[in-house]
Amino acid sequence: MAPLYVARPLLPSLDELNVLLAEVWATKWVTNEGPLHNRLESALAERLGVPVARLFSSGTAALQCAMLALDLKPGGEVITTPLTFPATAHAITACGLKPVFADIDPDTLTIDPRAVERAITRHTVAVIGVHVYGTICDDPGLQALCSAHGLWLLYDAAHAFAAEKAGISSAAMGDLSVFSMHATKLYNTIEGGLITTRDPAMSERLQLARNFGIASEEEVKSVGINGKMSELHAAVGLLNLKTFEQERDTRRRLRGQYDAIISQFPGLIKQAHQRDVLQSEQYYMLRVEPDTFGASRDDIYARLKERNIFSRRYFWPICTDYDSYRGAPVASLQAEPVVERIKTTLLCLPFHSGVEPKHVQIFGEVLEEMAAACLATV
Ligand code: T4K
Repeated sequence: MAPLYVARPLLPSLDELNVLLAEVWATKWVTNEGPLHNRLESALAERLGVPVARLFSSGTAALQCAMLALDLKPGGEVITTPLTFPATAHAITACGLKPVFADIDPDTLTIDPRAVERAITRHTVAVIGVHVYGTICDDPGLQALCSAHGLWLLYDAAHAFAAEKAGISSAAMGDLSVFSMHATKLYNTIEGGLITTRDPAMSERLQLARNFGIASEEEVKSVGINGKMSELHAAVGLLNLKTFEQERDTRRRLRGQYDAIISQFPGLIKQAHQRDVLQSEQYYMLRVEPDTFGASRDDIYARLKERNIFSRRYFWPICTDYDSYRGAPVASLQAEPVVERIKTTLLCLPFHSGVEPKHVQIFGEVLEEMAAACLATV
């Protein structure tokens, strides 16, 4: 069997892409906020229901530009979750700020506002919540806390494209929402990032941050980087905008199939189902309680790999396991942070339209074999 990966890029038809690329070739306007780029910004703002949508070269560049646009003073502390992709913490560091880690909620695995409260000091300037695996953060809780302490609230919404909670778009939460549109994302521009906000005043600042702070030929207004998206990436984005909902529907059905299988095994736990949430369907995350299931997350990972199924242990190691942040405390309500207990139990299964019934069947067989082997040894 051909290898089955955790993610596969949604790609437009080459014929349709060539039509758009012909436009680009004709004008030779290939980057620096070209026509396709601007069309995509308008289309995304409309689709996500926000007045401002700014494109970037990657989710990481967008995270950096978000902090530059807010003019967060170097040395300030930014509180975030240790259960995330390295980009979240590294973007904070790259902006000359200090990442400070706060524990996660045991059910949603998103940052716990009560733990955030414990991490606030007089140096705190912002909080970055991560809608990890598409699970939406406690936005009212974080918003209330940030308002009370005069902190910016940002979201790393890399996993939450076109998600909603109680009818509120993930793009409209906090002061700024930052999306990744990497090839592995439900909606992708191959490489790309996006920042959305309800605040029209942020629009120009975000634009400056991604273009070296250049306001005109005569004026460089603020600190900025090269965080611009090219016309080629925007072309892919325009086309994928027409098809990503179909991909999401397919994944929704796949989620149901995986859920049905794992609910048969004690010790395997589905991702928290959040009421009132329209899930992005970015990842299918499974939690393994080894004492109950009889085998560990790593055992399942290895057994699937033997069958050419490549799941991923996102996000292990967690940020405080990296050399860059090792030993950094995790503010928590518990003596042992929840994230420490949970980090070795999480497994992301292949989750995309390339997953076929035969793959789901193999997954079920592997679990049955493992469960039977455990029973035999009791
Ligand atoms: N914040 C969060 C919470 C994030 O998860 C991410 C990115 C970011 C911020 C930063 O956004 P970006 O700057 O990346 O836009 C992948 C992605 O590269 C990364 O974007 C993503 N999160 C992360 C969760 O996954 P890796 O290191 O796991 O990628 P890789 O190369 O191992 O790819 C995963 C699987 O995808 C492969 O096994 C096969 C498949 N794949 C991958 C690529 C690149 C393909 O089928 N085709 C491809 O072209 O990070």
